[in-house]
Amino acid sequence: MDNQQKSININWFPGHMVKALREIYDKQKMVDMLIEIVDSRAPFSSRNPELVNINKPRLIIMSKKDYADKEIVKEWINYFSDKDVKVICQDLVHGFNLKEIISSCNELMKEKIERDLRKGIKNRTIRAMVVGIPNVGKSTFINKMSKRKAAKVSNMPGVTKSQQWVKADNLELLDTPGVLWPKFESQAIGIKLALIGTIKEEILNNDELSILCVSFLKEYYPSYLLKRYDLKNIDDDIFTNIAKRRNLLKNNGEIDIDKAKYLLLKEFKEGIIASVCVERPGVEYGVFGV
Ligand SMILES: Nc1nc2c(ncn2[C@@H]2O[C@H](COP(=O)(O)OP(=O)(O)OP(=O)(O)O)[C@@H](O)[C@H]2O)c(=O)[nH]1
Ligand SMILES: [Mg+2]
Repeated sequence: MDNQQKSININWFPGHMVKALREIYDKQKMVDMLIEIVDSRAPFSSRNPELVNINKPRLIIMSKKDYADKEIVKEWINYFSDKDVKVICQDLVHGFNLKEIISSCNELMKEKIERDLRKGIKNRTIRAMVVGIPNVGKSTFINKMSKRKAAKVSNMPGVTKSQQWVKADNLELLDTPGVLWPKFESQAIGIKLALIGTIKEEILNNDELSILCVSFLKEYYPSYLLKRYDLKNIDDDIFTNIAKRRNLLKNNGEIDIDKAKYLLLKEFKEGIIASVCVERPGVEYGVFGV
């Protein structure tokens, strides 16, 4: 597909996700609880409504805390807590806190553990299914929990292809492939998910997405944008300036704007430009449309 044909109305729900979603539904009877991983930069849009529907005790882990805006993260934690949802927020790579996870799971399963004890069953294993959209850190979490490289991890969405059980303390955890859903409720959801790296790059339109990314940064985090690319003025042609600063050239020596767009999106996705949230409780970010 060439760039012209691509649309900003993003949707990615290939056959392997349909299958993976079916397998998640099938396994729900076998597990005691869910661990749903969401991205701290978009804790609302990165919740898959198909998974929200599953009726099981649930711990929400907001991952990539290190990529997110600290003040807004606090607001999201309050948002979930006000809804009586158990939520914790971690940097799964550099600040993993195993104890916090285990105690949160035990607390969620408290009634069941006490019921078992009354029946004389001690130290029963808690089975938890780890679910979420692509690239939020499910396999990273599984590896940290089991203290080994049990699952393949990569910064591309759609890496885990099949389910896998691992053991960690009194928990048995099931890693599952990342799943999206058939149609995003709004264009804004698709854009936010694309910006945080949960949508396969090949189906995205870098032109439109990079322009939206700049508009967002200009409005909410202008100083980071100026600082990262050593720009003097926010109103200048940002992509030309990024290409100049980074010496991004075509084979014929001309400035390569496409490379600048790609670089901006990559650095945004990987939290390099700044720690940001692309959504905030109760606030509509008009820059992404509706
Ligand atoms: N900085 C940072 N990186 C993280 C964190 N959690 C995950 N990552 C990175 O995010 C990328 C995706 O992690 P995975 O564990 O493969 O994600 P996944 O949810 O299993 O992805 P799929 O299997 O594709 O659905 C990897 O590059 C991880 O190193 C985090 O809390 N902080
Ligand atoms: Mg995975």
